[in-house]
Amino acid sequence: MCESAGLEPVGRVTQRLAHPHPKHYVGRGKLEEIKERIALDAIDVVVTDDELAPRMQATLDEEMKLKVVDRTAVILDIFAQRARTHEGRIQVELAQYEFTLPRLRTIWEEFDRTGGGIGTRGPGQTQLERDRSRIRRRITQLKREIERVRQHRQRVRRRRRQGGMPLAALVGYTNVGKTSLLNALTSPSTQRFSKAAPRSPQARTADAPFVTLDPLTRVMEVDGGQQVLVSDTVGFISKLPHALVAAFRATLEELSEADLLLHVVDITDERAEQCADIVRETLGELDLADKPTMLVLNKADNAPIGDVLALLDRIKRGQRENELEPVVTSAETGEGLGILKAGIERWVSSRSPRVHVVIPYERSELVDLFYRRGHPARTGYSERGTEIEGTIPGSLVRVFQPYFDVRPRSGQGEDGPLPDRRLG
Ligand SMILES: Nc1nc2c(ncn2[C@@H]2O[C@H](COP(=O)(O)OP(=O)(O)OP(=O)(O)O)[C@@H](O)[C@H]2O)c(=O)[nH]1
Ligand SMILES: [Mg+2]
Repeated sequence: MCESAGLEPVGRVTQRLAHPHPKHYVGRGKLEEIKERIALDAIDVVVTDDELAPRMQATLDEEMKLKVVDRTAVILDIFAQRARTHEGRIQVELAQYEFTLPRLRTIWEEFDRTGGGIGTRGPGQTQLERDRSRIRRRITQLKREIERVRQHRQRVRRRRRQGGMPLAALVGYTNVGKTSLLNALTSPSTQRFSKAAPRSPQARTADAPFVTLDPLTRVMEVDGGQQVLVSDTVGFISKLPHALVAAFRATLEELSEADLLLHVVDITDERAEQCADIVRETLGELDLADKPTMLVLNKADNAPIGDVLALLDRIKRGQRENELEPVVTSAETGEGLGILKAGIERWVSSRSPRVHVVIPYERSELVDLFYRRGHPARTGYSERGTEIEGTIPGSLVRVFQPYFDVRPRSGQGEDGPLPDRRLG
């Protein structure tokens, strides 16, 4: 991560403590050791692997006579570098300000103490007040903007829902191959039967953390022609800064709409299991712990088969109730993608989505089918045909898909709650 943030690591110092030292993070002896190292190796930046309380940060800066940067600042920096879209940018900016605001006081207190302040209300104090209110104003502005983005996303999702297509979301630790899988699953070679429109370019992947910040959704066709939406999103990491989770709510909310989570694990990572647990924890914090989830053990091309099987075995033993049969894949070689798709297909067939269909009068056998196999909640007749709202078995989604009602609902404010529409 330090490299991704543009730093050149020269070494790592560790210490085992039950709790970080309240004043200077590491113990006194370790601190002296680090100070010696700084002088010896001409180090200009020290990075801590935890978020530092503002006071702690100030103490460390002073002790080490250089800039101490914490884990959160590094992650925020990488996010800021990567943010390409408007949505990504404003979310990162909000996270940065939320992170900076409580730290401003210490910055200016430091300024006062080192001679900047005269009396009790030195220039530092007034500058601090000015900075603070400027940042607060910007935070309010950003939050308003993000709220707009959120509502827009909600509308898009709602429209999608009316289309009735199931949504599978790729989640996982950063750099495990989520975007590569999205590309592989929706690429033409795996979509031989697709009559889909010209394809969008491949989404960006790279061997670095947080390459993807914006959720991207594509249509995938599984066996039998059923279409499933697959979305990609920002990767997780241990000790994901709270400011980021809060700021990226609009992006992460996309996950709550998913019908199925594809939890991708990098099996070549020696910490694969810990990473999987961190992802499970993060999903828990986002209230997604109970979503149906399929573990996807990726990068199989790069791991000895023995290791893969051993990991698969351990993962199966620790499988949670909401977790389906895990699959082993390689986004690189395409290995296992067929099995993954078949798994998704099986899952899609086993659930009963709620749909709204408009069946032309000349296809009345489909109305019969809906009544025999599904659960119609409301039926009505219009100039377009028989309109039915209700649930159908997943295996019939393909049959009814051409008749899904995808018209924008007229006369309704798009922001309002889904109208409880009477048909007929
Ligand atoms: N050998 C091998 N490498 C893979 C595989 N899948 C992805 N990679 C590589 O792993 C790196 C990360 O892939 P991405 O698809 O960007 O990973 P991601 O999970 O989207 O990462 P973030 O968006 O940064 O969180 C890239 O260098 C990929 O080429 C695979 O199946 N096998
Ligand atoms: Mg990605």
